[in-house]
Amino acid sequence: MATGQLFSRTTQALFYNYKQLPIQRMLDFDFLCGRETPSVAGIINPGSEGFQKLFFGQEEIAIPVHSTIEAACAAHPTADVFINFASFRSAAASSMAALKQPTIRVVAIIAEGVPESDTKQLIAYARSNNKVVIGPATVGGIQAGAFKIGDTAGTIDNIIQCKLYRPGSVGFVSKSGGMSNEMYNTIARVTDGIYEGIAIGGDVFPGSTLSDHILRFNNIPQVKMMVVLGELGGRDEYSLVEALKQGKVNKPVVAWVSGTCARLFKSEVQFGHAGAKSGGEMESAQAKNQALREAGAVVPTSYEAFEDAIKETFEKLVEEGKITPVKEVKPPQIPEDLNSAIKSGKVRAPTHIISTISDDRGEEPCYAGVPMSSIVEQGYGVGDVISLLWFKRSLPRYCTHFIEICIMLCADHGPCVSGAHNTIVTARAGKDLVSSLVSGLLTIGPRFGGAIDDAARYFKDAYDRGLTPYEFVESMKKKGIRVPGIGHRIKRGDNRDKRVELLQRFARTHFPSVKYMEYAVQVETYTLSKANNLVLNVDGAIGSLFLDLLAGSGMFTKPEIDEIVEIGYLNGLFVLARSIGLIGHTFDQKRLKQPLYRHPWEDVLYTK
Ligand code: Q5B
Repeated sequence: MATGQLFSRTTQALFYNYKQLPIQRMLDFDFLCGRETPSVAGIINPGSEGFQKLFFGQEEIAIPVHSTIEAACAAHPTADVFINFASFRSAAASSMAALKQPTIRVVAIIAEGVPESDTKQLIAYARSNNKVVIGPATVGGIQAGAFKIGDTAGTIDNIIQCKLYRPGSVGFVSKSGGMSNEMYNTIARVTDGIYEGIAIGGDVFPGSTLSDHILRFNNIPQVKMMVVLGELGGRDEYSLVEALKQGKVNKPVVAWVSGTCARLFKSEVQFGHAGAKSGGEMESAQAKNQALREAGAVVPTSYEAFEDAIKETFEKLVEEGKITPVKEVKPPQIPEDLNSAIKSGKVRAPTHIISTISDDRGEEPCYAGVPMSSIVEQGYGVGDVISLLWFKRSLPRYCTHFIEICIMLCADHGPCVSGAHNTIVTARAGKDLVSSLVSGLLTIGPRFGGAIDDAARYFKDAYDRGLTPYEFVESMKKKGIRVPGIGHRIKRGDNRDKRVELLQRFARTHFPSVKYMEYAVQVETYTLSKANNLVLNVDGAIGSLFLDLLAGSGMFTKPEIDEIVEIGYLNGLFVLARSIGLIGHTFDQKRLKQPLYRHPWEDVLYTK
């Protein structure tokens, strides 16, 4: 791979697996370097397509997302770097797929733990096709002022401190990604900075080796000296020793192989990387340091002396006129993310939503402050949950029991009522559950099931104003308004609605007062004297009884009761209850495999 540059200021990459942070870090680096185009051309997120919004400086940009490597390469033929953030399980297959794309030249594999046999195949394929693999088990690499792979060099603050936003004169290669961050710092302190830095990764078989990169740096005119940080284990450093001995490297190399402390241990030591274990003597840090020294590299006596060795080598090159240290430039300021600025207390931002009934930010969701575990362990029922989420308080058991009875009684009323009919027709038209459900729910209104709130409003107003049932009903008639909660299509004075009777019986037994309900019964007595179908219906029974619940439970203030009636909470009971039945009707139709419904002609009066 010994030809020179891998990257430039116009290099673009395809990023495999959507990882917001490393991509954003690449784009922030681009902005810092004054790049005109973002270094990430596209994202490959298997199975999904579209765009991801990210920041390029102050502006938001939409980066295309592709579901396959092939599609991404076809869409971005000039993107020649493939940054692979796949897990160790799928890194090899996706890397091979990328290497096989004619447009891809460099593949960086971040995952640790890629099977060695897979890596060997990748290496063989890359070498025979003149492509470069960086990694596996790497943080990647960076060309200062030009292009950066993923998380290389860490935070923006670190990148600025290490002056990586503009090119220096040093080519750096290490095995360790973590130590490369440390070395970027060291090199920035004692030289004019990095030109390019690569972490080859800590596996036994790296896709590209220390000497591969040193030989490449040797061909890059801007690189005036090289720094190498190897580690014990493996024989990679010896290929560099060979290259030095054969005179293939004509720029100064300052090198250190870490792991000299391994000798202090009695048995074989395995350090953090798969490849970093003290094998035979040849693989020891001492032996490799000695071999590099003998081959002509500048090798200090300890890691602590590494910095001085780099400094001296750099200063010598400056003295010899081989390096003219680069002029400092001031990088632009990267706008801080709102979230981190808020976190650090620098800015405050208004919220867009206010919510008071539930909170899912803690260890467990809370309904009106009651944690989910209490709801389950203390035997709360649906009525209690409704109390918490609708009324923001725990109501006495008779109230929550009443709510549950309302839900059970109103859950269904056969297939012929408006809601069920609509749901059945919709389900038979082949629509899904939600469509079938909402088409039924949409019929709930002033005539069908949605008269509970109005019943409560009118009964409350009439009772509180002291109107007699006669005055109330006749005043409604004058206004041309049907009394909500009165009247039914099939129920009659001599065929009362059983549900109404059950609700009344429960309330008479458990409620402290049923004054509104008794008023509604008096209204019914009067309307029944007009027509036999003008019974107190289920909406009227619930509306009047809920007024009794609100007023008699002692849990609500007068203004709170007025607000509940005014806002109209109570139709919610019918909506919630009837959803159960409508869902049942949907399943029933689907189970019965009912065909498309068509209303019979005979049942329509065609007239002009
Ligand atoms: N008249 C419910 O009417 C219905 C009158 C009235 C004074 C009234 C009607 C009405 C108020 C709304 C209401 C909830 C449309 C009903 C429910 C759930 C359900 C459904 C199910 C389930 C029925 C005949 C004559 C006319 C009218 C007069 C009628 N209602 N006068 N106050 N309230 N009620 N809805 O039978 O002189 O001949 O012109 O709107 O509470 O939805 O099971 O089916 O669980 O699913 O069609 O129970 O009462 O009677 O409209 O032909 O009127 O009575 O002015 O007088 P009908 P109409 P006139 S429970």
